[in-house]
Amino acid sequence: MTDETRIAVPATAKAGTHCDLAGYEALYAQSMENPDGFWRDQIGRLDWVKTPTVMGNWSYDPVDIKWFEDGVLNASTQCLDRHLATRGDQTAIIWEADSPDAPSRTLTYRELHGEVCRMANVLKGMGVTKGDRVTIYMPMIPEAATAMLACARVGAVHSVVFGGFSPDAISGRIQDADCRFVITADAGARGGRPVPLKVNVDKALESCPGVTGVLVVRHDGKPVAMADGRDVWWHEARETVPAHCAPEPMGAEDPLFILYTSGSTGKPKGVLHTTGGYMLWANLTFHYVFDYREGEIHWCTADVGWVTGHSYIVYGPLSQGATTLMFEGIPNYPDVSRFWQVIEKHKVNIFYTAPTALRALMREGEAPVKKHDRSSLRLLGSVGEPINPEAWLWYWRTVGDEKLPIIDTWWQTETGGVLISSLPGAIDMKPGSATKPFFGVCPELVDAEGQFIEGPASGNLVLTRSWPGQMRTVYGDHERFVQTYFSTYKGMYFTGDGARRDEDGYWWITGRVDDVINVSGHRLGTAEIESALVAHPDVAEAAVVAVPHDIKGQGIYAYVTPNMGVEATEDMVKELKFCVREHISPIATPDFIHLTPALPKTRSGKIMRRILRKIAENDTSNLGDISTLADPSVVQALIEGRKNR
Ligand code: 6R9
Repeated sequence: MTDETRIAVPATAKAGTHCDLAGYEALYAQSMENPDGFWRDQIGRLDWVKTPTVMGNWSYDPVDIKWFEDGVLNASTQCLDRHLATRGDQTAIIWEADSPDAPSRTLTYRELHGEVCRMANVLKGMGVTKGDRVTIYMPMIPEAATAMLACARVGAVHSVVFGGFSPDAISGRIQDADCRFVITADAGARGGRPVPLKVNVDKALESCPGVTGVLVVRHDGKPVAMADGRDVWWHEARETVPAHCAPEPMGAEDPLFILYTSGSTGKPKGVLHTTGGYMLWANLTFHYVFDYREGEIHWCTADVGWVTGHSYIVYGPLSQGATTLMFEGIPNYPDVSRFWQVIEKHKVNIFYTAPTALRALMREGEAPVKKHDRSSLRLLGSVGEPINPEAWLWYWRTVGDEKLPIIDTWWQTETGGVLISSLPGAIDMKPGSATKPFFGVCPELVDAEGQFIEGPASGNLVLTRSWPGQMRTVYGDHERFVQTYFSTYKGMYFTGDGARRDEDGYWWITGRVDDVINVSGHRLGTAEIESALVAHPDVAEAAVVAVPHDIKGQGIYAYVTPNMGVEATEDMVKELKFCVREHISPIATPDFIHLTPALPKTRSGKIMRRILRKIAENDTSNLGDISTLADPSVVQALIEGRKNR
């Protein structure tokens, strides 16, 4: 794809837009030249108990980030109370079940407000107080949003754990955040298969003696074990409490949630977001990036277990008074037209999904898309990984009939909301480019030494200014926050991504430059997968690298060295895959496991990952300098082993 391939803002996107090109340029300039003035103009987007007088108060060296620090507000009020007078009877959440035969559900803003207040009261009754951490492990049902908002209402900090994670992964996260409470459901369903959530929680809690209360939502309806004195049924408890609960006034810098994400080293980090800055960022980006229009139905296909679900299923849309659709299922169940069927059924206006889903559906041809009425659609969005131009063009032509704007939104768990994206009514598109920075965002390219690179070029993507939605710390480990994001290049936030800026100043994100693998938009650290592999008693050592994958974007290639005397067998490969599923999740299962008696190492004992990547990609024509290896013959053996796969 050449940079000349430029697709003008479609006429459909210009009509009624909140922001045209001149508007974008003016607001962006204001956000750079007079940030205080810009943010003073924006803070009225939220209902404050006490309006802040201080805007940004931050430094990247030393690292100390605060926004709106003297403001007071409650996040649930933004999403509920302030809509009651004007849109109490409007649908807040539409729920579509895993099975197309199950009835869908809707909740109005008034109903959601009542549910959230009741759950907040139940949580209080269980002993939850301001500042407590609460783990939420839920299927994609409205009660997941209720749970998040109920925590916010009482000032508790939620930590949502994706429903696909294993008991080990849940317990690690509960322990790290020192949670005493869990909200879960009996079971979920995905693609026609039950997901045993309560069973997984019970297993996780065997190693979490600190948990004193578990609130269980009945969804599947099949019997589950309930521990006396610890487990509480939501449908029973909700009958015993009033549907009113005063929101806890929170300082803007009080924590709203923790969300674990993988990095290049160690175990997953608890990314901490605070109340005022995060809420304003979620609200503002939802307004401009999705160019949300009154009355529209917004569907983000992510799970609430990821940041995309936090910001663009729950906090962004609800704070704006939108109707948000929650889908329990998957794109190819019961067949590959499910997405388009749901769009037709609920007359979806905004559709926001991941490139991996588009690539998988693209393979199925046009027919499953074309047979459904998509005339309600106004905007298409993409998130989670770089979108290749082929998938972009398929989205544009087949789904959007060359009429709908596509927003390719680059951001991270750490950033709280979108940082680089086109604005649909303002910025011409280029297939595969995330285009331009959002207001207040200042991206730059640096070389390996941290020197700025000017003009059209490639390099490492850094951000030189803070924005309100930025994470504030790693829960319980501020030093790790500083080390991970601010030590590679002093005085800048390092994203971990590589990028290119073209001659028009458009940004093209090229993917991670650290040891993070992006499998179907899910972030996984190589170190995490390696530690799951070496947990097997017969394993001496493991090294994991990414390989290109047609659908998933990246696949996982694991090199594993068995202990001396252990035979490398297919059974061992199976056991190792099982080990990863048990320790982390099925999404982390390696696509290839390459058993090898040795790994290529430098004389100082460092594994040469560059070489392992090349061998995994079958690109061994130019391995570069291998003279520093302690034993160069290892490389030839690995190449032979790769050939035999
Ligand atoms: C929101 C989310 C963050 C990483 C990020 C980058 C990749 C996300 C992207 C994208 C290219 C896009 N990424 N969106 N790469 N274009 N539009 O996905 O958060 O799970 O923390 O992942 O995902 O590599 O650094 P998270």
